[in-house]
Amino acid sequence: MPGVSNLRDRIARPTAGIVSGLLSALTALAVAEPVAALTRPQAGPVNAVGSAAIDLTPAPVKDFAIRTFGENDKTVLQLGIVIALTLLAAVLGLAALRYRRAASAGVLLFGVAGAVAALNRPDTAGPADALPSLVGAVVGAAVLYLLAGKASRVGARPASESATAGFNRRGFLAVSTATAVAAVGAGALGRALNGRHGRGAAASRQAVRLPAPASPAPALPKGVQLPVAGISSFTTPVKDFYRVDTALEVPKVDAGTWQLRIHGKGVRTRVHNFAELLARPLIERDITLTCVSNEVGGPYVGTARWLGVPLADLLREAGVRPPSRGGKADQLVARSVDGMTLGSPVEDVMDGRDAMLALGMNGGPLPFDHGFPVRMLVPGLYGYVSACKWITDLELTTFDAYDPYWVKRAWARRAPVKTQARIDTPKPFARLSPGTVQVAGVAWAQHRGITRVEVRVDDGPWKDADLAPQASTDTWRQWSSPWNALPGGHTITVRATDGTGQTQTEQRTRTIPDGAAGWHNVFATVT
Ligand SMILES: Nc1nc2c(c(=O)[nH]1)N[C@H]1C(S)=C(S)[C@@H](COP(=O)(O)O)O[C@H]1N2
Ligand SMILES: [Mo]
Repeated sequence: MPGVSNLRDRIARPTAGIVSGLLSALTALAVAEPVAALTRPQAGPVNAVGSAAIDLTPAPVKDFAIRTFGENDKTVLQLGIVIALTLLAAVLGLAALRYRRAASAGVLLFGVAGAVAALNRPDTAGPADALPSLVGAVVGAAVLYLLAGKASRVGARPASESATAGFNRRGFLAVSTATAVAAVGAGALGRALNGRHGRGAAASRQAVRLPAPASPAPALPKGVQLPVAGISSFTTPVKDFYRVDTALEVPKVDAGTWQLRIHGKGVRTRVHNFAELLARPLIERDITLTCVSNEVGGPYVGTARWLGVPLADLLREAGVRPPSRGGKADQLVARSVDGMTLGSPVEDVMDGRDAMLALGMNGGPLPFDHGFPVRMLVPGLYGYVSACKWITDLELTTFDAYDPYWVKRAWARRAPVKTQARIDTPKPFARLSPGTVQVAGVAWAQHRGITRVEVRVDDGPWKDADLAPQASTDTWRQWSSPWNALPGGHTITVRATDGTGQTQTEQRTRTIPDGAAGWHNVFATVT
């Protein structure tokens, strides 16, 4: 049936074109993997382009992504990049059937774009960072050129030899299969080399022996954890602790070679290493950390037992004075190994609160996700203005002279944590049986403390909740309130008052520019 076989040939050619394009992209990315592993994992094209995309994303979109996809925001971004690349590759593959040279040059162009992105990362290690994208693109372009040549003959049928079409198809299949196998091999090699990359850092973490603190955390008062099912754990286990950062590839820093430089306005430049910090008198404190992107009722808040070096001491030794004592620098800018910058008020860091360079979290060294080997913490400030992970540099400057990463992107220069109360139980849209229901949750106002929590059902009167003891003003505080649930739909609302006597305002505000405000409420149905 010549008609059918004609149709098959007509579909075969474009299909072969698309396959050529996809294999070209796959090979380019796969070859870039081992090259990146040998130069720098962060310089890989997907990572470089993804990181550039993160930096260029407008603040509202980024905030939306964090709120919507949460800790999966990076997976979603990478998925988006892969989908976009797949479509582009398919189009290039089709184009290559006619314009083989131009389409292959197009692949090179994407390589150049990846290289430019890699070279412009704040943590670029130099010209070598261009290599993964460029080498990948050269191989990808060659693959497209070769495969498109074969693909354009698929379905070609000289009048006399009916066997040629099948022959061309089989030829294309053989070459493309070989290419796919080679690409997968290159990718696997990259993975293997990459695994080796973080090994030194992992070994240095394994080797850390945390000393006993000179100033242990005060014992938690009895009852900080209320015996109510569904309430948060007072101390958040590491595996449940929220993670918010811009790192597509979590930095793996070797504690053995890690250094922290303190420099800037009015200070003697100092460099500290990890062993030196470990040998200093350490403080251990329970501190609640909150993200400015946390919506009312949101999950980006957690409490851990941190072990660290008092930051004010280090700064004083370097000659730093707070502005209130005549110091010229009012902003302390922390920089991480991946180029993130965060700025805290020098006054807050030195006012006697437990600002620290943390080396330990919940009894162990910092997990890589949370900043190993060293991160900063300043109780009372949102994470983006204080809690630098993978820190490597502290610069004394002024708020006038320098805007850190998030401030350049529409967030506030100064951001003390806003007072918030969250209902942990019942869960939103819970279905409950009539009778006594324990409404319970957490409230926080770091460094001011929580003095009162009130609960209201529907438009009823505010009722004082029972408060668990306050561990410190720097931690959240649990609360519970028995409610006699009657059949029907009900809205439960909570509000907190902080140690300065301020009660949360009802007015809901967005997270941008300095944190969400407003009362949390939960709707539940009693049947
Ligand atoms: N290097 C680096 N440090 C960072 C960030 C980051 O993106 N990069 N994010 C900050 C933000 S916005 C918050 S809320 C906290 C979150 O710390 P966690 O991930 O340990 O919970 O880290 C802060 N430190
Ligand atoms: Mo944050």
